[in-house]
Parts: sequence; structure tokens; C-alpha cells
Amino acid sequence: MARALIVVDVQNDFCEGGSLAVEGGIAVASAIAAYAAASDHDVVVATRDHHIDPGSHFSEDPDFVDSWPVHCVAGTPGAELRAELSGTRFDAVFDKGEFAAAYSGFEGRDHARGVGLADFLRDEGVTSVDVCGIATDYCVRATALDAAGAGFATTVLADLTAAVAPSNTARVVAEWEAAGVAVSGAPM
Ligand code: VGL
Repeated sequence: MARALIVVDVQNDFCEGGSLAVEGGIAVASAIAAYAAASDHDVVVATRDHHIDPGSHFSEDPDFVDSWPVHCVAGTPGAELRAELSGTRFDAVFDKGEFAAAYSGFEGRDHARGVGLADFLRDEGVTSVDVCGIATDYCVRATALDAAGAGFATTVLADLTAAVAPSNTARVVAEWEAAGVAVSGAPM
């Protein structure tokens, strides 16, 4: 009956100063670090967008819905986790999106361990997950929906997320609730 904290895509490129900056990203990075330090989750994992050649996910003329500026290129500083999380102990880190868009952390793998997120959590005895990070309306949305779909009791810590478009948040919260995902806290 272990509990996990899933920290989604809190990477330099998704925060102020990055190539696909989400407003409030740095504040969320700091708040997650403080939350993780004080929380008693049995397992803490991170996901990272980790692109090599993701095709039409990258565009010189992005629509910010299905296509995006170049971001989180594997091996570049933009793909690194924000420095605010340098003191957070992650049990595993799941990279996704090498050759195609991958919004959900459940599409990721911890390459050092050779395992995907769902199998890792099950191996750790995890039955419930709390999800936070960036962006509320894209990767946090998809990761939480997949967590619930995989059978984990899922809560989104909404005040530890930041959205690409805050106007999407009400729709996304409705999707989560329809899928049985609990939502705690007001989005930042
Ligand atoms: C994300 C847009 C494009 C995210 C990733 O992490 O939410 N958003 N790629």
C-alpha cells in the first residue's frame, strides 16, 4: 500500500527563461521541492521530456497545442530538471519522447533500470500516486489520466502545477474528475 509522488517535467525549458516557458514554472519547482522535503511518500519519481527527433512535435511555427518550439532536447541544459529540485531524492527518473510526442510519464522509461513507470511503481508496491509538475494541461493531465487508467488511486496536487494556458484548467479538471482522478488544492 505504498504511496508515490510523481513530479512531471519540472525542467529548465518549461520554466521562465526556457524555450517553452510556462508562467509560474519556477515557483512550482520551489514549491514541489519544499513539499517533497516535508512529505512522507514511500517513493518519489520524476519524469522528463527527452527529445531527440520527435517529428512534428517540434515546429518553427508552433500552434502551442500539437506543435511546440524546440524544447527539452536530450543532453542539453533545457532538458535538465530545475535546480530547485537538486536536493530532492528521486528513486527513479523516467525519460520520454525521444522520437515522438509523449505527454504521459507512463510512456517513459528509466533507462538505467530498464523499466517503465507503471512496472516500477507496481514493483515498489505502490497503489496510490500524487501527481504534480508542468504542464497542468499537457503532461500532468496525461500522466494523471494514465495513472488512473493503470489502476492507481490518483490525486493531482493542483497547487503544485503550472499550465501552458490557464484557460484550459477547468476542462482538464473535469476530465480528471470524470476519470476518477481526485484534485486537491487550487491550481497556481
Ligand atoms: C509539455 C508541451 C509540450 C509538458 C511537453 O511537459 O506538459 N507540454 N511538451
